[in-house]
Amino acid sequence: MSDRLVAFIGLGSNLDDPHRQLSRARLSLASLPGSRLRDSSPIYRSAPMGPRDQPDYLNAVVVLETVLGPHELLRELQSIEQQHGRVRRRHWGERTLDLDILLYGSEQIGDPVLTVPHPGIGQREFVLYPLADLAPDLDIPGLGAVQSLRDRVEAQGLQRTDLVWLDAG
Ligand code: J1A
Repeated sequence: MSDRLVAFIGLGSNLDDPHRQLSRARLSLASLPGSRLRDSSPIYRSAPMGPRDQPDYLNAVVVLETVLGPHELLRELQSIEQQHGRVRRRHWGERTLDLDILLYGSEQIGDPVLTVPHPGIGQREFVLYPLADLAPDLDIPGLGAVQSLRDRVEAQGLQRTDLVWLDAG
């Protein structure tokens, strides 16, 4: 298992029972080929980044150990989004499920379909707080330690919830 890599995946939803959307997505991620779920952050509630006339989001981060390459992993995430009835109504608008590759090992990737580390990872409180819960000392290539990045953003509109991950869909 020495060629397994650790990938951090961001989850977000603000439509159609976001708690259930995130929980189902986590189970799907856990059963990806060549992959193992290593850890899951608490679930956060966050104010929308885009238009304000949409529901709050639930956001979380999970850690996968995987032998999938980054582009294979991206395709698997997109397939999970589709299976879960992805709806996007407008740009920056409400959505049933978003899955983002935040980090893939310590790789830096910039091609037409994939940017890793994820753009925005260093500014978004709904990414940095759950990421810091899981891996405060983690170094983000090009940016620095997660904890110091988190300490620089305000938790405005962000709340940690007591929601538990559901284990049945
Ligand atoms: C495209 N991509 O992005 S959707 C895809 N790098 O087709 C990929 N690292 O080819 C490309 N991971 O949660 C490039 N996709 C990628 N995302 C990478 C995945 N407010 C990558 N509070 C377009 N919380 C893709 N979310 C990228 N307001 C964008 C979905 C997946 C996230 C919208 C709060 C939120 C949004 C707006 C929010 C939130 C889109 N999030």
